[in-house]
Amino acid sequence: MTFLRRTVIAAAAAVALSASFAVLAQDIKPRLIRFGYGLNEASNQGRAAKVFAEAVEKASGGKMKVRAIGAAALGPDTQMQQALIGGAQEMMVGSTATLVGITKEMALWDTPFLISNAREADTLLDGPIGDKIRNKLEEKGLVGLVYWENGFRNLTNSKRPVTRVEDMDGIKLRVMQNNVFLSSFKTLGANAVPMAFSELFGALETKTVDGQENPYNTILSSKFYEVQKYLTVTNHVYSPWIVLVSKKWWDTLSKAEQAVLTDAAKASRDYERKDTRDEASRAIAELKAKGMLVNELSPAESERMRGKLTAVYADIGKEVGMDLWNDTQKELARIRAAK
Ligand code: TK8
Repeated sequence: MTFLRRTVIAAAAAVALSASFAVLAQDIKPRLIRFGYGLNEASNQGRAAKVFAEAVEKASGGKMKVRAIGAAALGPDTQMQQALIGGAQEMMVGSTATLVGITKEMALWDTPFLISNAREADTLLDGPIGDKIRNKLEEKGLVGLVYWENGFRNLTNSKRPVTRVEDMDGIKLRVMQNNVFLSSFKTLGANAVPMAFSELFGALETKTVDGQENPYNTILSSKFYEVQKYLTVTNHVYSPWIVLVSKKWWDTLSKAEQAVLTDAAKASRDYERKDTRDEASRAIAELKAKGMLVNELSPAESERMRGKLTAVYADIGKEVGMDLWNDTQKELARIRAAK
C-alpha cells in the first residue's frame, strides 16, 4: 500500500469517526430537489428553471441536484402547493393568483392595473410590500424565495375581435382559480369559468371555452395561437410567479444549503425577467406571423374597461386588509415620484 493511499484511508476513517452517520450519509448522497412548474420546457418558465438548476448544482459542488419537471407533470399549481406543504415535493414555481386560498394577501397581485411597467413591478415586488406578502407564506408551510415575471396579461378568444367591452358578452372565458379574476371578468360581461392551466389547451381546442387571458410569452409557448384567432391587447394585470420551497423540507437544510437556494433563486429571477421581457417584445410580431389577428383597444374603450375593473378594488382592499392596500398605494406613489 502506498503512503498516499494509507494516508487517505486514515483520513477517511477519522472523518467517519468524528462525523455522525447522518451527516456523512448526506455528504455522499446529493440532495434531490423536485422543482415543478406548469408550462412546457421551451417556455420562459422552463428556461429559467434550467438556469436555477444549474446555479444550485454549481454552487453546491453537485451536492444538491435540481430535477426541473415542467408541463404540470407533478400536477397543477394548487396540487403542487399542497405537496410542498405536506413535504412530498421540495420546490415549485407558479402563479401567485393560485395561492390566494392559502395566503389571502396574495390577492393584492390580482388588482387590475395596479402595476404599469417593469420598473414598478420589480421595485414593488422586491421591496418591503413584496417581502411582507411573501413572508406570510411561512405560517402556512411554504417559503417564498423570489418573484419571477409571468407578465402583463392579454385576452385571446376564438369568437370575435374584442374592440368594445360589449364584445365580451357571453364569451366563455377560462380564468385562473381565483375570485378576483372570476369577478373581474364577470363584471366585464364574460361567462368566466375557473380552470387549472394544465386543462386549458384541451378546453380551447374542444371549444369547452372560447377564450383565456395570459401574457404574450405563454400564448406563444403554449401554442394557444393554434386554437385562438383573436388577441386583444388589454394589459389588464401584471402577473407574478413565485418560487416556493416546502417549509417542512427547508427546515431540514443547513444554513449553507439554504443560502445556495436563495442565491440561485435570485440569479434565476434576474435571468428570467430579462428573458421574459426580451421575448415579450418580439412576441406580437410572432403571434401575427402565426396567424393571430391582434387589436389594441382604443384609448376610450380601454378607459371604459379600466373603469369597470376598478369596481373590484374595494373587495380586494377588504380581502388583503386596508393597511396593506394603503401602504401599497403609498409605495407606488413613491416609486412613481422617484427618478
Ligand atoms: C402555469 C400558470 C400560468 C398562469 C395561468 O402553471 O394559470 O394562467 O398564468 O402561468 O401559473
